[in-house]
This record gives sequence, C-alpha cells and structure tokens, in this order.
Amino acid sequence: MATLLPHVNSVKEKALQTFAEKFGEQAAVCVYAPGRVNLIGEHTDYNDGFVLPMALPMVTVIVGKSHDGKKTRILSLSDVVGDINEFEFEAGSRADIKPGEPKWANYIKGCIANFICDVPAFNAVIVSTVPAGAGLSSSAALEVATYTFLETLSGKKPEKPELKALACQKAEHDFAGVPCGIMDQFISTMGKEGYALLLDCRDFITKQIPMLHLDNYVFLITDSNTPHKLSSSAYCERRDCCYEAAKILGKKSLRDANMNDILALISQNASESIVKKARHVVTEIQRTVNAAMALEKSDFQQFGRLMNESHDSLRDDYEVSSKELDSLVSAAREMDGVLGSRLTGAGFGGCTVTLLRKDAVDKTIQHMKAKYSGTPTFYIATPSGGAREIS
Ligand code: NG1
Ligand code: MG
Repeated sequence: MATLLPHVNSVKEKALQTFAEKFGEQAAVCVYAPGRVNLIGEHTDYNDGFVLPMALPMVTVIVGKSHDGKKTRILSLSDVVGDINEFEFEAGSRADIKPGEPKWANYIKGCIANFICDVPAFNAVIVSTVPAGAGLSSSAALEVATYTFLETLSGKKPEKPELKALACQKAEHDFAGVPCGIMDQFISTMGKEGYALLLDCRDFITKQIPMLHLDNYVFLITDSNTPHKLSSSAYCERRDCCYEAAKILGKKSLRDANMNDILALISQNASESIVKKARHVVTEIQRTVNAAMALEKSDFQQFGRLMNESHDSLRDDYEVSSKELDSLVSAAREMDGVLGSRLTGAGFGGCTVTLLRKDAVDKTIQHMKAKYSGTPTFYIATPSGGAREIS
C-alpha cells in the first residue's frame, strides 16, 4: 500500500495548536507551499531548458503572528532540524540579515532578506510533510511557504509570481549555498490542481498541462530512502561540465545546442565526460517538449517511453543514478501495467517516479519491495495546487 498523506487541514491544526501552546495566543496567518515531483526534464533547468514538474499533496505549513517586540522567533516541528528546533533573531532592516546556525533557518532568513520590504517581528511555527533529502523539494517548499507567509503578513506581493520564485531561488543560492535551478520554486509557487507545469527556464514562460484525463493511470513516487549522498559536489560538477560544453560551442547555454553540436564537441576533442553530459541535456530538453505534447494528447504510452529514455540517459550519460535507483526502476519496468519509470530530482538517491495503470499499483509495490534491498516508501502523486493562504 502507498503511504497515506495527512490532509493539509490536519497539518494546519497541528501547527495552530503548537503555536497557541508555545506563544500563548492564536496565530493570525496560516499558509502552505507544496513539494514537487519532476515528471521529466532533469538537469535541464540550469541549462535554460524545459522542465515538467507537478506540485504534490505534501506541504510545508507556516502559521504565525506579528508583534510589537524586536525578536522574530520560529519553532520548526520538522524532524530534519536536529537538536536545535527553535531560533530567534533581531527583526529590523532585511539588509542586516546574515546566514548562520542552525542551517535550516537560513532558508527562512534568506527569504526575509530577499522579500520586497522589511517585515515586522513575528512568531511562527512550521510543520512539514515533505520528506527532506528525497528530491521532492522540501527546501523550495520551505522557501515558498516563508515568502507566502511574508506576503500575507505584510499585505505586499511582487508584481509577478516569477519574482517570488526568483527571490526564493536567490535565498537558496545566497543563504543555503545551493546553486539550484529555478524549477522547484516555480512549481511550488505556480502549481495548479489537476495540472503539470511545463516551464521554459530560459524566459519563464509557463504552460499548464491538464492531467485530468489520466483516468486509469497514476504517477507513483518511490522513495529509495537513500539520501542524496554526494549530491551537492556532484551537482556542481555536472553543472560546470554543461557550462564548459556551451562555452566550447560558443553558445549562451546548452538550450541553443542540438545533436550536430554534440558531434562538433567530439570533433573538437572535448572530453568524453563533457560530450556525454551535453548529450543528456540536449536529448532531455527535446524529450521534455515531446512528453508535454504526449500528455496533452493523453498519449500515456509515449509519455512512459520518454520517461524510460530519460532515466537511461541520466544513468548512462549524465551519471547521476545509483544502484538503488536503478534497481527500483528495473523492478517497476518488469511489471505489467507500468508504462515508464525513472529517477526524479538531482539523483544519487532520493526518489523514482513511475507511470502505471491504477489497477497495477498494489502488485507493482509488492514487486518493487521484494526486489529492493532496502525499505522503500510509496506515495501516489496527485497533481496539487501551489502555495497559498489558508483561512
Ligand atoms: P532536487 O531533486 O531537489 O535536489 C535539484 C535542483 C533542481 C534541478 C534538479 C535536477 C536543488 C534545490 N534543486 O533538485 O533545480 O536542477 O536537481 O533536475 O538543488
Ligand atoms: Mg532539495
């Protein structure tokens, strides 16, 4: 059986109750932002390419209230925060905020520092059901929830939603030290119930792709429960390879490259590693566009084939899979009713996503559990809404 996720309302109730116990009054603001699963378009966002994620029913909820004092105080009930689950700092000019310890607080501080105006001191409680380190964007959920909280608290919003996503990405770059692409913050901001989001990371043009006709099919997320080992250094290495390939080709980014350029890299004696990384990006961008068209036509067979090709390219060319992810993907593909399966997120651990017939879910889960050496967790990914205030 897939794990049942608590409803947003029960997460909210827990946060409100904790706030009342901790701060001795009722919270006035209540918001949430979702995690995401990327259906296809991996390691393309920082190459100005296309991605096709959808928002998940897993959410980060923040409740709180502003006050006249000087200190902002935050309590997180998330199990990843470690021993220090509370922190406080002097509210004031957002230009004075600097990253520090505890690390998890940097995502919040970064959003306050990158908000459109200074905000008053506040108390807040955070509760999240997005698993951390699983490639489901717990960090973006925390950033976008924080930004949404600040919008509600101050009554001010940036002119366009993309400015919100960009401010949250900047928080992750500057305060958490993670040079991530723009996908996660975008989908957490702009997700729409029943839709996947085709995002062009070059110019931020978006298209909501309806998934209302999935009918007999579902996306199944499988958490390998192996953390993204190696991921930050390997992520930077891959990114640098892509930038190097674009530079050799005299292009702004690999978005402007095609298969002839891959041949050009070979004839210019680029290293094998650079050629393979560039080939993944060029083929993955095309697969993502094709997959969005297949989804629009409800051609799930084709969508599944493209998912399989994506995984194989991430494994063989981009070299970001792991034996755990490969084994989950192979086990899924052995089952009748499975149309496609691939790793999702940065790789090296985290989750896979599988497109399959609804009536094949239970058997597929059993088979994957039997074949896998570790203990996986399964979730049904229903396309959910983006960040918002909850009344
Ligand atoms: P995850 O799966 O959250 O580590 C990372 C990047 C994305 C994107 C994907 C690969 C972060 C926070 N996010 O996702 O921007 O590049 O890898 O497609 O690093
Ligand atoms: Mg992350």
